Amino acid sequence: MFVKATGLADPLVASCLPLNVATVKPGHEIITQGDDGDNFYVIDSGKYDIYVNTDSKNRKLVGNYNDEGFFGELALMYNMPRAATIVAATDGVVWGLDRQTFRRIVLKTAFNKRKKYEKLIEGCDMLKSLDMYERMNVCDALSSQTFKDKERIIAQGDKADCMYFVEEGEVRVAMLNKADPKATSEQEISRVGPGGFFGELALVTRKPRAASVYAIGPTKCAVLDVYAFERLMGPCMDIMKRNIDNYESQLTAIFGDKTNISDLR
Ligand code: 1OR
Ligand code: 1OR
Repeated sequence: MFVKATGLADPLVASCLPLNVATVKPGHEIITQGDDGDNFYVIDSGKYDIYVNTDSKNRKLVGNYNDEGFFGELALMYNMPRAATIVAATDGVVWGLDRQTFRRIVLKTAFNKRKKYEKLIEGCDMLKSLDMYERMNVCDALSSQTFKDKERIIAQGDKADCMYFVEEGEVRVAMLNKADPKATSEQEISRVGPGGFFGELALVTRKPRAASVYAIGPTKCAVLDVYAFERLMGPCMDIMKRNIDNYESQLTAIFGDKTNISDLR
């Protein structure tokens, strides 16, 4: 992720940076929504609550950090007011990195990554449905992988640990009809091109891969691992489930029954 990518979590790297270590007590408001951004913070220890204002007097708890992670990057990256309030929920220690150093050292890596995946997100209806903060977290979690023509990306029946978004090229989804004991060869069931995704089904159903997927020509995909999927793709679940309902009707049309998909549920 962001901190990993920048190496900031590495104590050796951290010791070379002008980091200010701060100890905090429960209730300490480290960042106040609406303020100008001064520091970026990396959590060393402790729990921190995230609040977002609902109106001028009230705020809502929207999440928390537990002993790891970072916050305060948005205002510094995008020159905008703080988007949330961060309050220490326990005793804790955070490292602060001042605005100038943050922009000089960290911004280059993280911003380039976010820029790199901006096009992918714009071209993908599902990811486009995320808000800016959610999209940026997805960008931080993605990594690209390239495949040669005919290379198998996913094998039917395997355990799943990630999903894929097609950046360049195309893939072929093929399936062995398990309902037919005589079936020996795979049948192509769909193709997915740029802006499309695959490999989400097993992560949603927590079952083995339902089909195999092969590259058609040189293909580049952005990969999201299962941990990031569970952390970040919640808001896309409705779209993904609608997509899975589509599989169901196609399945009936191609194989004549829904045995495969009902096996999956
Ligand atoms: P910042 O510089 O704007 C507040 O200062 C920090 O809170 C922000 O950077 C992020 O690092 C962090 N929306 C916006 N900022 C968030 C959120 C968030 N969560 C943490 N931060 N959302 C919460 C999602 C659980 C979306 C709320 C609608
Ligand atoms: P997965 O994690 O199961 C294989 O790994 C991927 O192939 C799967 O996620 C889906 O992204 C994709 N129609 C279209 N795409 C499918 C289908 C499908 N099954 C898997 N994938 N089906 C309808 C067939 C006419 C089959 C549904 C079981």
